[in-house]
Amino acid sequence: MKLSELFLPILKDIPSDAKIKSHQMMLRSGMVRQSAAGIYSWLPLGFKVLKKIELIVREEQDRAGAQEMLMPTIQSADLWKESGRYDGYGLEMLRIKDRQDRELLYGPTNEELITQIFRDNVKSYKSLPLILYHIQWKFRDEIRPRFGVMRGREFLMKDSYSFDETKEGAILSYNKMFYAYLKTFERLGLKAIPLVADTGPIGGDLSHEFVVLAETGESQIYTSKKILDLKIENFDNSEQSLNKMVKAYTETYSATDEKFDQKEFDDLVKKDDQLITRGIEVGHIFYFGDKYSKPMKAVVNSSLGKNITVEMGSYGIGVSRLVGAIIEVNYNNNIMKWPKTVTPFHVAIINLGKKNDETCKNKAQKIYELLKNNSFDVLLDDTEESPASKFKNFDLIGIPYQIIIGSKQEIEQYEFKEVGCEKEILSAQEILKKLKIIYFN
Ligand code: 5CA
Repeated sequence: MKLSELFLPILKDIPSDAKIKSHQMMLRSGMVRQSAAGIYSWLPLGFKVLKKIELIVREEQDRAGAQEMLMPTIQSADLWKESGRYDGYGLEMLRIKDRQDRELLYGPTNEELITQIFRDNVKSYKSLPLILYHIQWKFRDEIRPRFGVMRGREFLMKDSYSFDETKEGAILSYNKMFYAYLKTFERLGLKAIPLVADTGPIGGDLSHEFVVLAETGESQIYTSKKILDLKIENFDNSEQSLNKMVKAYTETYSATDEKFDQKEFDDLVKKDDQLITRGIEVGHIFYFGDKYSKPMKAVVNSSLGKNITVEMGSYGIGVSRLVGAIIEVNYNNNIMKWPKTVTPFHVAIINLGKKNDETCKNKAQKIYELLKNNSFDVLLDDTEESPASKFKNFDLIGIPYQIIIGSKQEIEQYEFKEVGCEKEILSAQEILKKLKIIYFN
């Protein structure tokens, strides 16, 4: 892609209503534009990142054995009356009436709808265990939408739902998701800490929030520094390893402020190890047994020949919020560096040659073609802006690798640079080889 053709409305100034750096950066770099409070349009640059995050989330769900489907954004109020949540959900739910005066709502989550699909179609334990998920827009009429995509009213969520015959089975599904979450966040370049959390309107008695450490996060967290040393690579998804993994991550005291208990914290975590900080909740998992299956009569024939109510859990990831969380962690001193797994482009080519410098132009075009033909997504700056303003733009766009072309260079040599590291002088073939190792290994 050539920068002159990319729809990238960069703002020179920091928008005054944007209070945290991810919100500022997303507006300035032309990733999103607000259409109403807490509701955003995703412009090409932002949408590319969102899609890449979604892909990683999807791959890890599929790897855990979950099956993707798609439920609608609009749901019938009747289902929510069946579960008993319709009135309780309060003002956060956007309630709509159609022309026949039927009550509908814009889904804030999907426990009811998935339970209906399950009960109408699954009759036997032989179809269990089952984990279904979708990645769909949700609407919650948040009282204070803020921080851009971090707390939106419309936001993209991955939500999975597990169905099991027994409580033990349901806990295994829970543990599989626990593992998939840690893998997902790691691939996104984030260190996410699981914490015991309040179950809120979803309900149930077992739940963990996954929180990325960041000063601007809305959640206050209490944990032990020791949890930062745990590595998900040391576990796999066999049942035995899953149990060990959950034990390792949950035996250290970690809680959000709603669940915090000072005495317990002091008893369990030595003063020197205590970590009290803030973070961004990027995921939340719940085990709630028969909270929905009982009132909604999701019953199957068990392996013992009896009718039993299915055991359920639900598992959410804030896909659009993750864009903000990744920026909070990787945007420092006005310079963004996307993790290579989600960067909107693999590499930037910045041509600093003067307007009529055909040598520089040809050189840029040559390496641009070479990289494109080798499946790289390349952004070539072919604009006529000053070098200073080009670099400023790329500080915002955040592509982690740059190829810089200037008139003083040898014809076959290019300046190659990883953002924040020393530059190297390399040939086109050497750059190609390097990028293949970085991205496709
Ligand atoms: N049904 C359950 C799990 S599928 C559920 O809805 N859980 S939740 O309420 O915790 O939401 C899941 C994730 O969505 C949260 O961890 C958070 O990352 C994200 N999320 C929730 N509210 C918002 C919001 N207003 N803006 C952006 N992301 C949000």
